[in-house]
Amino acid sequence: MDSEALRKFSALHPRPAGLTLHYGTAGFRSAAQQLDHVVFRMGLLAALRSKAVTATIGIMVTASHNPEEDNGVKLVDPLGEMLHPSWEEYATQLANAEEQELQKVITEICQKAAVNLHKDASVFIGRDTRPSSKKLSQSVIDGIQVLGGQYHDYGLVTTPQLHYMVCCQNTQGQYGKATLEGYYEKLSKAFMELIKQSHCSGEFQRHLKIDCANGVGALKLSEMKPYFPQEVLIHIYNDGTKEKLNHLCGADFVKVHQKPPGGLDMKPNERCCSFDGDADRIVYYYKDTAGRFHLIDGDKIATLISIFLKELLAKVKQNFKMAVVQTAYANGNSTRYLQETLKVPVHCVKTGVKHLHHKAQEFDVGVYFEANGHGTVLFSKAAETKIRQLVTEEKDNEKREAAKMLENMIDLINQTVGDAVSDMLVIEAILALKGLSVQQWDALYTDLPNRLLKVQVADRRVIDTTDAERRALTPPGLQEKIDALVKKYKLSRAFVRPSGTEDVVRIYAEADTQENADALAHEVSLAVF
Ligand code: 16G
Ligand code: ZN
Repeated sequence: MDSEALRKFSALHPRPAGLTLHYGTAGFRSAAQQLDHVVFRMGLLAALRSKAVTATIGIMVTASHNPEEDNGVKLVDPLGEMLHPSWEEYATQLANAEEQELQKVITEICQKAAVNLHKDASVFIGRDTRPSSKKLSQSVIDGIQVLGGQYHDYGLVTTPQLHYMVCCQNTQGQYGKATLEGYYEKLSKAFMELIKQSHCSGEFQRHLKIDCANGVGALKLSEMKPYFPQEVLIHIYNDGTKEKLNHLCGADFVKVHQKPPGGLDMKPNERCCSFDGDADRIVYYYKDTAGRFHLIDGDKIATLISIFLKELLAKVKQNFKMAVVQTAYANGNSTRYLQETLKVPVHCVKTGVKHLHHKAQEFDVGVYFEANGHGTVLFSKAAETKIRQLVTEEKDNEKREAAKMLENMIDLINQTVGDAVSDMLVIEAILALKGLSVQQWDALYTDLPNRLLKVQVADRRVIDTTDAERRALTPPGLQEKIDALVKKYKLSRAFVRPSGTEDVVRIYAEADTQENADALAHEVSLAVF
């Protein structure tokens, strides 16, 4: 390691005294002006990780749905997954080290993680459209170069596009070409192949209004437009030319406030959707003729995709194991519908993409979605190989056609991480193939009224949870109080958990009526103090 270079460059990216940050569920996130040293050091860490695993590592500068003034950074592992949990601690140590201790901390990481500093390093960089992102990504480059690493800067990309690039690069192109054209071509080809199999093709024109949260999704979707067939009429709103990123719009705003975003005029029964600021989440919605707003969140997206996949799996008759993975936030009626009506096993895990992704890997076909609209489908290697084989070898027409649809689904869905663009195409294809309107989709089941609250407490870490965050272990007595409150209402459920991204405790409650869900959430929030 070139100690002189390390000293010189770390002095250019000084750490504000007394600032301690943690690598949380979504990497580091904070006010942008606090992050320069963090991104520089994450450049160092990405180079170390690359040397450790002899593969290309990704690094994305984004704070997703946070306000425009914030920023963040997260690392992407070789197959496009989130950074391995064992390295999150190294990330936190490196970010918080005193400047004169930086070299020592790097040496310690090298020892603990068996990193050979003489090895090559390769890092892919991406960033969102925040005004601070460009400069921060330059600081990432400084970090990579101090450790002699190579880099490729993709500039403005969605978070899932960067995950895709990293996966393509490390699988020698098996997953696709590690370029934006490669991404657009792969997705659009699979999409067109899929809708070709629709019996009503030709008759339909698909209008879809998309709120891009004034983020990078708008740019990438515009770039992709020429790749779409004429029938697909995509109308982009909140493209970032007029308003601020995530301001009164985007998937998080729509989900949290349960109302339409600003900047998008919605006529009755029109199908609309919202991306978040870095386009890794999507929710759908519409307004009925009475003017009532209907949200179709991640749970209902998972349900639609599961119905479609389950039918195809029944046709190919391979006994593939399929399951849906949710978190405690999943609406109780979605879980009931999946288990009781659709008869698909449902698993509940802790909040955070890495937990859902990890669980979904246990199945041949693992569908995972957070209620907030982040999700995807994972196919096991064995299932994928078998499906591709059926497409070329199967004599039975129906079976072969079903396998072909599954094959196109495999290519259309971004298996590295939840991807708003890819999810949107999957949903549009399924709606077209099944001839479903947005209202029919919405009517699969009715969401139980629910309420999400957050409260500030002195130390949110006093709350420790178990059972996929559905029960509180500490402080003593809290769970008993929640149990007693829940008993007062019908169809009720409530839980508390410390946020992984903000200094708050979150409270979720659902019940038979909105008044009851609100009352229960409020009563539970009082019990937290
Ligand atoms: C992060 C997670 C998201 C989760 C959210 C919960 C990733 C990439 N993102 O944004 O999945 O829903 O945190 O936030 O894992 P909370 O802990 O503040 O409730
Ligand atoms: Zn996001």
